[in-house]
Amino acid sequence: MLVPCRWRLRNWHFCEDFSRIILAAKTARIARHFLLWAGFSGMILKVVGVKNGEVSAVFRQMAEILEILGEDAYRIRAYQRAAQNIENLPEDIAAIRERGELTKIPAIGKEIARKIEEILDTGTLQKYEELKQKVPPGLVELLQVPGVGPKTARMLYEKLSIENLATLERLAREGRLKGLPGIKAKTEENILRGISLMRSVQERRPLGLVLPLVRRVTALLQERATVSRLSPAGSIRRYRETVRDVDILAASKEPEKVVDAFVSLPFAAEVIAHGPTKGSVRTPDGLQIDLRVVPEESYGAALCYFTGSKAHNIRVRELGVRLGLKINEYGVFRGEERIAGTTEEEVFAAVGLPYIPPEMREDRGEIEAGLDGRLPQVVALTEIKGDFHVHSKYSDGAASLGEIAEKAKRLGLEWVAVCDHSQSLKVAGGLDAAALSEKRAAIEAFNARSPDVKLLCGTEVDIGVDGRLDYPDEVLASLDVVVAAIHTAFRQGKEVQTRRLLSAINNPYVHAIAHPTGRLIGEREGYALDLERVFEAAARTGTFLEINAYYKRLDLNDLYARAAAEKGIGFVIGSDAHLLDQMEFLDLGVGVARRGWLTGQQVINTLSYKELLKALRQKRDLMLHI
Ligand code: DGT
Ligand code: CA
Repeated sequence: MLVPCRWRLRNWHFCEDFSRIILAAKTARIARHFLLWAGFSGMILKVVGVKNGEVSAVFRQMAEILEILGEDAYRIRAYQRAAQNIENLPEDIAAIRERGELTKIPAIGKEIARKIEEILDTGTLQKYEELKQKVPPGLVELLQVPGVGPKTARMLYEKLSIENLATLERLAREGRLKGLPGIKAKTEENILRGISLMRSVQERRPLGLVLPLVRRVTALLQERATVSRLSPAGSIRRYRETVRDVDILAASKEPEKVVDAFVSLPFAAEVIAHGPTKGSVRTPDGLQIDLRVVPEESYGAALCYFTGSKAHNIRVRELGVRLGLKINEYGVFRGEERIAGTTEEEVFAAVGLPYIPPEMREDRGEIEAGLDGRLPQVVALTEIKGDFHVHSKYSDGAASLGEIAEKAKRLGLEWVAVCDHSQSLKVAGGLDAAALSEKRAAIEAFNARSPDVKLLCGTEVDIGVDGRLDYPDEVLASLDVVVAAIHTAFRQGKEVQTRRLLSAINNPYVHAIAHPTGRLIGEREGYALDLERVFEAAARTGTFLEINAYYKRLDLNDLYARAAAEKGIGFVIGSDAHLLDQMEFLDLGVGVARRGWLTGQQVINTLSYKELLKALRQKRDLMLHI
């Protein structure tokens, strides 16, 4: 498991990458985003091939329409499961189809496979088009409100022509639903609560903004209550890139006292629930934190249960059922007898599984891999020896070389690649050739007197619209580390963007592509890219791909990283820090790597300084036949 408490995050709210600053300076509209950020409206970006999103959306909508039409629940569930599994695919569904392996995807039988082919070939599905004609488009939206089932949705539409959420909300507020069939006094209130719940459920915040708070809460609880065990659970512990709320689990002999201490923490602006073993509070900015306290002997089972994911838990429970075991948050039971539950290891062992790290618990094949003894040993934070991407005062970073090295030492790192922007990025203080030589001399002098932490002279070289790099080859060749990235002209078409990356990848001096897709969580989708071609070229040339650990980037994300790793690509993790404390984001990058099933061997940051220097020569030696 990651050791989340090792590093503390401070000043995170002041952090911005340079593109953010440029944007913010440009318009007041964007400045509003800064304010809105605390409330992060949670548009989770498509993380897999565009096609996967399109295909799964068709199945999801078909399930919803069938529900309104009151069709067979079995069929509805089949479409829902198909949609979910397609969304979770770590590779493009078109590629799977080409290999003739659609029916290998869980929940995809021959019939659904045929439908997928039709969508891939024609962009839609005849059956879906026919179904759509049967209901007004806005009606599907009503179904998403907790407490509004297909019957009510249809009735609301027929009686009051309500076909979207906004109208439903307005009419419920105005008390105009009263008197309709099945609408009781409390129903309007419930519908309004359902709508607001639905909106709050949709709200997801970036993990990097929530973790510091979680660490403070757990530290304070440990101080103020007697707990023998304490851990974050839920999506936080799984290192999902965004989280809806915070789940915390404790073991104690005095559960009531722990809950009392919890609901009186300074973060608890509102107490939502206060029971003998459970507490639930909301922070001033609306984040919900739930605490459960269990006896020590149930701690492992409860930690498994509350860590989730739900899909993973269901699979583990199914394995239990086959062995005649009942698994819940209290333990693993054979009949009345509890046979396991104190530790997570025990719970997994009871169903024949090895310990599965929390980040892998997404039902993305970890159960099968565990049963077959194929579970990879994913990279751990303690293995990380360096940061591959930090900005210094030489460009738009805030720290000097000495400060960066000092911070690295405190984080237990051996080396840092100082990768400042290249010359044409004037707005980000890009370095010209003269400034670069000055920096190189300063780094050499620093290294000569630094026995522990070594710095590498690097650049984050800009890739032009035509694919040309912002420094000539002889300058690139003289640098220890070259990461290349797109910082301008985000809206070019897929072919142009793909070629830009390919041209950087094909340069023998480029070690890695930084933030390869360019997405910003909740703010900007990645540029249009043919990732398959990018992956193919990176694998062929031995170019690394970055997992940019800045909390808004996390780019490549977990699914892409896993897909790239399967092609034999290696990774660098870079914090992309512009402020010293942002180097602590490296932790988030490791979380992404673990969620992407990467081992220490696949991540260059696990190398010592000496090994790293050797590894950095490989691509150019290979490409230049040295
Ligand atoms: P989030 O909050 O949306 O970021 O994601 P999670 O995974 O933290 O979800 P949450 O907070 O609803 O639930 C926390 C964990 O509790 C979840 O990961 C698994 C477990 N859990 C919740 N509901 C169920 C359930 O109905 N069945 C099972 N097996 N587990 C559940
Ligand atoms: Ca949660």
